[in-house]
Formats: sequence, C-alpha cells, structure tokens
Amino acid sequence: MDFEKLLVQSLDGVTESRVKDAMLYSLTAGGKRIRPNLLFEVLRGYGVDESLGVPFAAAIEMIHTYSLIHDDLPAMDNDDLRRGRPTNHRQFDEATAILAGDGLLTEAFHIASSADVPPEQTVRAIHILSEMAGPDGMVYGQCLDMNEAKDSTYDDIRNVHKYKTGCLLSAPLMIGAVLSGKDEAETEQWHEVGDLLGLAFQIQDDILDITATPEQLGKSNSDERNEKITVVKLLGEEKARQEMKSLYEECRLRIKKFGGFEYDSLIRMINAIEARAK
Ligand code: GRG
Repeated sequence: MDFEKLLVQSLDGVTESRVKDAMLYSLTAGGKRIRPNLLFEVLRGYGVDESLGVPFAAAIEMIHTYSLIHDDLPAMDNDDLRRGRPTNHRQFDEATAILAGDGLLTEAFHIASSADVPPEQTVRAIHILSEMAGPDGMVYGQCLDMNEAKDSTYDDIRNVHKYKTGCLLSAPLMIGAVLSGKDEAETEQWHEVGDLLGLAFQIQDDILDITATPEQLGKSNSDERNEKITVVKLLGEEKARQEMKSLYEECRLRIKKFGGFEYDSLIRMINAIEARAK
C-alpha cells in the first residue's frame, strides 16, 4: 500500500485553487507520518486489513498538518522553517496559510465520513477524532501552551503535553481499536497509551531542540526565542532523558498487555520513534 500516493489522491476531488496548493505544499513536505503509521500498526496487530484505515489515517495527518501550519503563524510561534521548507505563511501569505489550515481541518472530516466501513464505526471514529483534535483535546493543549505561566511546574507542563501532543497520538491508536471492533473500555486503554507516548515524544522533542541543529530537524527552535518552559529546563537534560525512557518503557508494557494483539510490529515502531534523530 502506497499511503503517500493515497494521501495526495484523497484531495483529488478538491477544487483547484491557491488554498489547495497551500494545503498540498505542507501535506507533501515530508512529515514522518507517525500518526498514520500508528493507526496501521494497531490494525495490523489485531489482524485487520490496513486499507480500511486509509481515510482515517489521511484525516489525522491532515489535522496534524493544519495544526503545524497554524502553530507556525506569526500570532503563535512565528516560525520560518518547517519540515525543511519555508513555513506555509512564508511560502504563500498569512491569509492563505490560515485558510490552508482551515481547509485541511474540514476536509479531514469530509474524507473520514466517506470511509467504507460500517456507519457505527465511522461515527465512533469521527467522534474520537473531533474530541482529540478540538477544544477538549489538541486545541485545549495549544491554549494552555499559549497561556503558560512563568512559574509552571513539571505537572503543569505534563498536562500541556498530554493535550497538545498526546491527543493526536491517541486518536490513531483509538481509531485503530474501533476499526478492529474493540469496545469502549479497550479503546480507552489505547487512549492511555497515546497519553504516555505523547509525554515521551514531547520530552524527546525538547531534548532534540537543544541537541540537534535546525537543519537536522527541518524546523527552527522557537522555544528558546519565545522563552518557553521545557521539561529540559525544569528537570535538566539527564533527568529529562530518564523520564523519557521510563515513559517509553511504560508505553511498551501497556501495549504488550492487550489480549489478542500481535504487538511485535508496533513495539518495533515505538523503538524507532525512541531512536529518532528528528
Ligand atoms: C494550532 C490548534 C493548534 C495546535 C498546534 C502541533 C502543535 C499544536 C504545535 C506544534 C509544536 C509542537 C512541538 C507540538 C507537539 C507535537 C509535535 C511534536 C509535533 C511535531 O510532530 P512530528 O515530529 O512532525 O510528528 P512531522 O513534521 O514529522 O509530521
């Protein structure tokens, strides 16, 4: 299955315009596709045909890309570089970048609602997607992040990461469980795995921001310029690394506990995420 091709094809029906060009510009800029692959790994582990997940994987990657476009805007982090290219508002203009984000967010739900799976699974998956992306999920996390207090504690920062980063990693895991016919309780356990993964992933992001160059990362380190409080600043690099390792370990332990789930491939993916250099 060629997900890259399917992702681009999922926008084939969208009217040609400057905003479509801007949507495709960021969508095809070479993201790591962690979220789509998490969804495919859950389906694989439960022995379900991965192609069933394509519309939802595309929708999640589109929502993730919209969040990066909006996060880079002058009113937010004001960044010039993303995925190794000029940010969307630098390449196009601010108004087009706002519309490109809006377009990706709304088109994501259009694509998800057209999935060829039982309607009750589609409704549950869309319910999860909107909750994880919206004002009870990632948007809430971004709001907390924008209004961060100067005396924030590690627990405060953990809460920001749970929503800002964890929710959009939980969504593909949970939707994978839904498409595999799993009940609410099991789906909720995948939510917890996503929370842990989000916390680990975000600490790693903070560590990479100070240990790798903007060229290696393909993005600028705006945390320093915007005087953001990071886990590395609060705990020191060594303790932050230990915390990250124990979160990834806890994540692996939880994954190995799911009944009827072939976990080897997903565990290999988690190991690869932990070893990432960008
Ligand atoms: C604007 C509603 C709104 C939300 C923005 C995504 C985000 C929330 C902020 C971006 C800054 C940031 C560090 C977010 C945490 C999530 C994260 C580490 C995103 C980067 O994800 P990767 O590494 O990116 O998967 P690629 O480019 O590989 O897809």
